[in-house]
Amino acid sequence: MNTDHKPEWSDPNNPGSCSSSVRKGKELEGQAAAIQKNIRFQKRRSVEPTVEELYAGVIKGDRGILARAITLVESNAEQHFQKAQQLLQKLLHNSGNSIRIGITGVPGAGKSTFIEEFGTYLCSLGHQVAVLAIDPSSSISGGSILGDKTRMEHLSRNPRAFIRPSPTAGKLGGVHRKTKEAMLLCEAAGFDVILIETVGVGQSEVIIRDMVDFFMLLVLTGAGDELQGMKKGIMELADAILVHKADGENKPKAEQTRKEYNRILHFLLPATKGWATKAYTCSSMTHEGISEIWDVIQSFEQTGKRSGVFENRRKAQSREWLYSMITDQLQFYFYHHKGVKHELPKLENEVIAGNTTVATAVETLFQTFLNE
Ligand SMILES: Nc1nc2c(ncn2[C@@H]2O[C@H](COP(=O)(O)OP(=O)(O)O)[C@@H](O)[C@H]2O)c(=O)[nH]1
Ligand SMILES: [Mg+2]
Repeated sequence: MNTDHKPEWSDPNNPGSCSSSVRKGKELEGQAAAIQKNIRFQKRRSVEPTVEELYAGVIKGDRGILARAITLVESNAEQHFQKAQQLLQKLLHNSGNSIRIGITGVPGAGKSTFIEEFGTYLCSLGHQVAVLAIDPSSSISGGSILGDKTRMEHLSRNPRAFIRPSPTAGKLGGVHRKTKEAMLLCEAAGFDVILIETVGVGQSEVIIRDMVDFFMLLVLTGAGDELQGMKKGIMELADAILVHKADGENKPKAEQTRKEYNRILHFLLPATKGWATKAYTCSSMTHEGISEIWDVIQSFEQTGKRSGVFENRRKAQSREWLYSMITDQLQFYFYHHKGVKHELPKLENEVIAGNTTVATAVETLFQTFLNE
């Protein structure tokens, strides 16, 4: 069947110049084919900024450069690790001038919404606010339970704010190191309030407590029995407990819950020496209680700076940091050691089969590691 109908305006003297059906393309010959061969999609090589360029940009508070510097510290490539460390070394004296605030709570407690409102409020006071996230799920399942950066739409458009979603784990230390280093970069770029969001599951709140000055727990009303048991561990890490969503019909209940928390807090060890952790109510919807939280944090900072507790905690955190980095590095070098990589699967099988004791296997591996 001939379906090759030509439109009226086609050139009758050159019928091959127009087609209304799919035809085999003309072969290119000689030079034309050679040119075609050379026109491949060339990957544009983006020029990586030097350490000096990154340094200058971060110090100036250039958002684009700051984002690239954070990408560098988050990279899992070894050459990036070296470069990132050179940058951090240069910036070390420019960091530290901020109040570091950790915010935790179960999914749905309203952490992101709170950060959006609280951050916007702080920007209106003239502060520069950086928001970072630690998402424990990203290192465990590869998924994300924070995943709602979009909720901070308002804050992310604020020229005084900088929002960075969660890094993913990898070698050379995981999410912990990356978040801490991102924090230092933000400080060097002039951000004086750092807000770190994490979901209150498992280890993440302990990790966050180790890198912030002030740690707060967002809770909801109607805690009842569960309030007694499950949160005690986390409650002992907190410098403030916020009964969130205290608005509408929920308001009287929130007030009741606040009192209950205060009763329990009374029997717990304080998270920070010389500071009595208390419960407060607040709503990100009506903004009630938001400015009061900032007053509490400022009072915490002043009290701690006067007594030296603030400085001492930061020093202790640096010390902790050193040892956790050593542990990370040791692990990295051990598991990437050629001999260990070779021996380990064999020994693992022997241990599982019950032919070698764990202690003997470890001893053998360490001998391999230390002798090469
Ligand atoms: N009534 C009320 N709802 C809120 C408040 N803050 C957050 N929410 C709602 O709670 C839900 C969870 O909020 P989100 O910030 O994503 O919680 P996250 O998982 O802790 O980060 C959302 O549907 C919010 O709209 C508040 O102050 N009052
Ligand atoms: Mg969230």
